[in-house]
Amino acid sequence: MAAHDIRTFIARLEAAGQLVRVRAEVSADLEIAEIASRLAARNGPAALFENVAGHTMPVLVGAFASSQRMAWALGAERIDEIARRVGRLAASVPLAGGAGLAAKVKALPKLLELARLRPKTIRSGPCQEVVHTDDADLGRLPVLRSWPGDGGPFITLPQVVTADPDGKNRNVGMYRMQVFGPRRLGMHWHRDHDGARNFRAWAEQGRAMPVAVALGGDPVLTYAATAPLPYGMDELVFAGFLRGEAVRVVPCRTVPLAVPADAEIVIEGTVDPEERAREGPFGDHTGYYTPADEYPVMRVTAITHRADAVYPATVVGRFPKEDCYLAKATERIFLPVIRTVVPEVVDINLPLFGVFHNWAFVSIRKTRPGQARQVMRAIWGLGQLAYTKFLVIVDEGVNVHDTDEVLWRVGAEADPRRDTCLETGPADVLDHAAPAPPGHPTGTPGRRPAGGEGGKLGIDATRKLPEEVGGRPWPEPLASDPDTAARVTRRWQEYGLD
Ligand SMILES: Cc1cc2nc3c(=O)[nH]c(=O)nc-3n(C[C@H](O)[C@H](O)[C@H](O)COP(=O)(O)O)c2cc1C
Ligand SMILES: [Mn+2]
Repeated sequence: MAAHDIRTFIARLEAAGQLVRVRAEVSADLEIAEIASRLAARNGPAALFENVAGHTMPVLVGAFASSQRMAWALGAERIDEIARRVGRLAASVPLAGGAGLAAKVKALPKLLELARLRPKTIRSGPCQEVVHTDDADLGRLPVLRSWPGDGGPFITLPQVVTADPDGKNRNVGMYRMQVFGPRRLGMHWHRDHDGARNFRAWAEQGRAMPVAVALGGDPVLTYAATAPLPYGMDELVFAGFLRGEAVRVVPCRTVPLAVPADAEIVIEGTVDPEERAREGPFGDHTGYYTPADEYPVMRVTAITHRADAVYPATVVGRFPKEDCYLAKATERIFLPVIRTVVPEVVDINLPLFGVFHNWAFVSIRKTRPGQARQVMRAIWGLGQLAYTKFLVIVDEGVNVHDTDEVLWRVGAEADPRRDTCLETGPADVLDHAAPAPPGHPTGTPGRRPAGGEGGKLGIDATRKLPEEVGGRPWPEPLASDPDTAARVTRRWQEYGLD
């Protein structure tokens, strides 16, 4: 069963002993973040801070910070259930170009199901119980500052709603927003993300882009804002698919956009095509500060909220943090989608220490020479996986979620000269080790590389086929004699070892 809004989710977490109400007075400046970090480090519960100094709104952190809570947020008991549903959808929707008529006809029921799950517009909703326009003031929200070197407070769990100038290509993305003043926010969308793309389309016409930012609502919406969907695929339709029911939206009060009706808080405004401000520094999910840089600015035209709104937030930093669970959900949910394009892929692990762009471990069903390199190039060609810096390919049967096992295979199966390949590709914008392009302003000391080109290392740690090593036989890893293993299991009690 899907939760309909953040408060039904809070109730569910509380009933399961997975949420603690903190009644002691706490500060939104560093203190809540320190507590959230400690809770995340010990796999603790979500926390609802009911007494935030200088504020009336409570602050919710850690709602997604466990695999169980993440699954519940998506209306399932286990993420695998969602992954299977998305897998069936991906398999039934014909890939562009090559798909024949039969495949298209087969896909029809799924496509009709998706059409039924398009957002439904209703006239009013709880997110507009209180409306501030001329008196809108971001200072009324208990926005957290997480790390001592942060440039200010940041909204960290926003669903940023935009559309292109024709009102098409609606997009909901999660991009952190620095609070610059009572009615000004920083828009930290990466150049390659869909919000930035819509913004460029408005800027080309010299027009300010309307933006609406929703906080809270069905937790599925928060996840959907982080999901790596291709441009043009509406995150609200995807959210409808995940929850099995259309998302209800209401028209905004001051901008021509619609927002989830059940949100806790909505910030409306516009982003000028020219205006930029210094955004950051920000203690990021890489475990380092991202240095300050110039980003567009949102001018707030309205803030609406529920009468008793809860402010949801997350704290990022060195792993493990709450965002790891959102990202792991994506790793599981999008594996079947990857398989529709690269069918030999068996499993994938983006290990937490790799902060999702630095490392990927991929296991494959290998049947032909050169296949590991082929898979590397496919992975580097797949959406945000293009940023992967270190990519390890192992055989099916190797547990990619066990780092020791993967590194054992790298050591044993790979020759550093024959089985590695160095490539160049897009670097993640947060990768401070990536070279800055010569002559680029980010080549200046203290400025970040801003996602230029970066190196990629692929390691083929698969067992080598005879064709790959001049006919030489390749050894199998050790395995027990199956009959003996079965006998020992059967007789285990007899040995008196436990
Ligand atoms: C907690 C959290 C914070 C994030 N912050 C940003 C951010 O500041 N800027 C950004 O471009 N992406 C950020 N992301 C990643 C995007 O939300 C993600 O890549 C998403 O797929 C982008 O959606 P889009 O493709 O519709 O633009 C963040 C993700 C999470 C989970
Ligand atoms: Mn998108």
